[in-house]
Amino acid sequence: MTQLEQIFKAIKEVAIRISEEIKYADLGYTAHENATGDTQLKLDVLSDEIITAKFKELECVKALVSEEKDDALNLNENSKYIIAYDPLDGSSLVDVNFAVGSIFGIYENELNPQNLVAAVYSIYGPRLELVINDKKGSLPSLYRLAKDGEFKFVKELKLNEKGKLNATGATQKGWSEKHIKFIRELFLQGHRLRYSGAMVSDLHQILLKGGGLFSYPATSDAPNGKLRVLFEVLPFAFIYENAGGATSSGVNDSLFDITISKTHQTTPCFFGSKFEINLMHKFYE
Ligand code: AHM
Ligand code: MG
Repeated sequence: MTQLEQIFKAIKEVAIRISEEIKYADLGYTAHENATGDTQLKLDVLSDEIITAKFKELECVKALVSEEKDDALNLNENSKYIIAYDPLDGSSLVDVNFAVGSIFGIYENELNPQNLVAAVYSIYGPRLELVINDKKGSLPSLYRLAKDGEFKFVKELKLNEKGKLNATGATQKGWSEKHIKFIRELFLQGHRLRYSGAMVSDLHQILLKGGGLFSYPATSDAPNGKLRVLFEVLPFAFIYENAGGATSSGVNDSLFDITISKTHQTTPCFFGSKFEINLMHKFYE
């Protein structure tokens, strides 16, 4: 098994564990905030502990960086892979029984966009699914947990040139004029609103239904948006670009053009089919 395969195997195991915990664990809050100021749910912390314990067993993991940890956890200094992850994205929606997920970015040696070599997310919905994208330039693959406890390959995922869905986040009273006009134009062209508030589910829906746009823009009160570059944005940017789509922060040609200055850095972000991203550039330029 290659080192990356060992990491994917570990992710499969933790995804099964976390999906079990989501069903039965306490939904309460802890007394702590994470580095971006969200009060941590017990489930956020538990998911983080499950993932940490599993990756600690792998010699090929150099360090872990988590949305729920203030600092990096160094494991094996001479190893290659740094894993940046959001242990339970959308966790505040577990109480309403919506689908949530875990997101993993696998970086080689250093935490910068060009060193992201693979991305994976799990989605805990009515079914347990995993999307694995094991290299740049290859299509992401969808797997689904079968009754026998094994993940079975379902299909490769590819975005159409243009989609039909529009998922748009953040408080609208803080949107810029150009964002309001752009989103309105998409609806006028016939796009339908789909937004649950868990980026894993919203991006998964767009990816599986062939295309559209997911955006979390800059707002007047959050000029750098909300979503975190290393754990959330780049893993999905990798998957969307490899699936034939495009990404941007609104001012660049790809989310991979971002410069990382801190671990918990956030950015405005757009992920979608090529048509929607091109249209965004017309409104945003
Ligand atoms: P989380 O990682 O603390 O769950 O927060 C991230 C979530 C994303 O999944 C989602 O896209 C976004 O926050 C929703 O935010 P908003 O309600 O402001 O649109
Ligand atoms: Mg998240």
